[in-house]
Amino acid sequence: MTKKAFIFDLDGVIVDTAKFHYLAWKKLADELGIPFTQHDNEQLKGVSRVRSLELILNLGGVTLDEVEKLNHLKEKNEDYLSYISEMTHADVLPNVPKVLNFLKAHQVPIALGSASKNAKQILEKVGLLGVFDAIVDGNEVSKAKPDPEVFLLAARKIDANPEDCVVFEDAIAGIQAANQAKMLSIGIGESEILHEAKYVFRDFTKISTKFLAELLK
Ligand code: B16
Ligand code: MG
Repeated sequence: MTKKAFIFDLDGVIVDTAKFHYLAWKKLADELGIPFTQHDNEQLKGVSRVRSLELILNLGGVTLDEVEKLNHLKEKNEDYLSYISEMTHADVLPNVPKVLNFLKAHQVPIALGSASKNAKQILEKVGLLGVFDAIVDGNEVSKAKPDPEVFLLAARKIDANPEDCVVFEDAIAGIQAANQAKMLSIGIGESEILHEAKYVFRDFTKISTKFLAELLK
């Protein structure tokens, strides 16, 4: 039997921080007079902070110099962190602890593969920092999803072949990154949006232990 390993995205998979990113970006967009909807926010999922700002500026046809961009990025992150500071274990998405416990009980290596530079802080807040065998976040990668760098580095850290890795992702860019890494991609969200994934589940309550056990074979 090959040794399987599992890699989890953070935002939108383990916790629902997309709503906090949206509120913080929306405040900035309003300040800049740029219309920004929840629908627009879909394009920012899994995308780096800097790239997210570029996408919002493009939406409004607004150009800023580098200093202004850095100031806005700092302000957005401070707003975002004020929401994060209120998070507790209750913010972990339903059934995620059950899935993590199942994998732990079967001695399956698990890693985090997130674009967020705040990943460790979020995991700490929700009490999951010690659960992962390896953490790869936005501080360690130079190429953003859909580049497979984040997942390939995570696989290397847990000593797994990419072909033996299963990735849980909520973003289109993340599914593409997992597919490019030749990993088995599982979308968490809507199948119309995540149609490039091998499997898609609405959330972790729809994933049975029987299904997980099949993946371990
Ligand atoms: P930060 P993930 C991503 O996290 C988010 O989905 C994306 O919306 C965000 O812009 C990115 O992290 C960077 O986050 O500003 O905290 O560094 O989904 O890859 O876990
Ligand atoms: Mg995500």
